[in-house]
Amino acid sequence: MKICSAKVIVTCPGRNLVTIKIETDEGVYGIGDATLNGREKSVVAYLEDHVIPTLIGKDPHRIEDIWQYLYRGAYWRRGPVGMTSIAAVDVALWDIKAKVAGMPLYQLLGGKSRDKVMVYGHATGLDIDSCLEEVQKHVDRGYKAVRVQCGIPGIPTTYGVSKTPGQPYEPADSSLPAEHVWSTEKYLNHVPSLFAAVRKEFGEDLHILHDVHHRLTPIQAGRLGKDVEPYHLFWLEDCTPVENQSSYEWIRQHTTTPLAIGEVFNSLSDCQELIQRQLIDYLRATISHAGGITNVRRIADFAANFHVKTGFHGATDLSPITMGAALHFDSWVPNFGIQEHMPHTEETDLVFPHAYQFNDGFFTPGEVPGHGVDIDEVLAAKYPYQPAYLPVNRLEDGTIWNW
Ligand code: KDG
Ligand code: MG
Repeated sequence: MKICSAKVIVTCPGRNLVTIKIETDEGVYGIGDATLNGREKSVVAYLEDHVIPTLIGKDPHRIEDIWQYLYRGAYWRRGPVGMTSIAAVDVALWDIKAKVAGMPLYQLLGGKSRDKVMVYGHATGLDIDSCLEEVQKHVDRGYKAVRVQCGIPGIPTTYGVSKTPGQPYEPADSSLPAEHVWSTEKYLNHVPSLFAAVRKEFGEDLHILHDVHHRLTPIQAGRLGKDVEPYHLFWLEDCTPVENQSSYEWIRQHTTTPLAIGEVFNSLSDCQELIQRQLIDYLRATISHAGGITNVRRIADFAANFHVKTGFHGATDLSPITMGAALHFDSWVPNFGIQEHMPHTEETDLVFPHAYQFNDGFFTPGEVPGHGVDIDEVLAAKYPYQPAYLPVNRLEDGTIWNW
């Protein structure tokens, strides 16, 4: 079997999504997600100019060899653009291999370790009361775990809070980055009362998660973790940026609140110290940005030795292909923790028909051969690329801060 062609498809059925489609001389094809939010065209160029020409004529079954060829062969290692490109190819090749085997992808990874995959949804509100209403809607739909984010008095916008109540949070809506204003002090003074209210209203059984989105220093994160201990969070996500992995030692020393980090990670070296020194509890690295199934499997296996579980990123800037591949992976991976779920737009679901299904707070990946997600190219072409950027953040005095 040989790869005879490969192409990149860009579509915007609500937001920009990039897909690679790899075709073989035997008619079987595979697809992979190559979306990097706000930098979509860089990955398109990387794939079209530097990757696709090298794939033609290769045996698609040699997934590991192709992975090594693209990783080592580029000389320039790691980084989001390169690793997203490698991931897209890798997922498409696993799709082909599983289709040829006539098996759902999880079977090739080692079979199911669980019957269903617990996901968390997003509840967001301009204030605590409207966030509680959204939590109730999630509980009614069966979710066992909900991420809660609410507006902070005195700051016009904050991470995770949608402009329209009841709608998913979607910040990438501008042809140039919007500028947001941030106050760590106001956030730290207000946010613990959100968790207190959720516990009071919904009791102890609901899993509560929260995303700080990289905005604190280690000592501030220690304070927050300590303040929210009485509310038993499932996790506190991305409290600080983590270029300096040992900074998490400070946070760990101050709190028993479980810590999740890593949706921006691309490789094991981004998180090796965090894992090895048991400084975190959940790893957010995801298939589409961390080098595909081949690489994330290596990271997850390493993490298992240090009691670190997976909690893959699953926002809507990851296409249904990543969701499908992740659900196969989650069904297999022994050290599974939880999977993020943010519903895609109806249009996106139609462009990417899929076998995965939601039922009462859990997903199953489906039983069709491959990763179970396809692309309707005719429909995809009806939604052309729209320039869109994530916002940038400034402190109240104008200093650039982490968004
Ligand atoms: O593109 C960036 C988003 O995927 C990110 O802001 C979402 O933090 C996020 C999350 O936890 O889903
Ligand atoms: Mg996050």
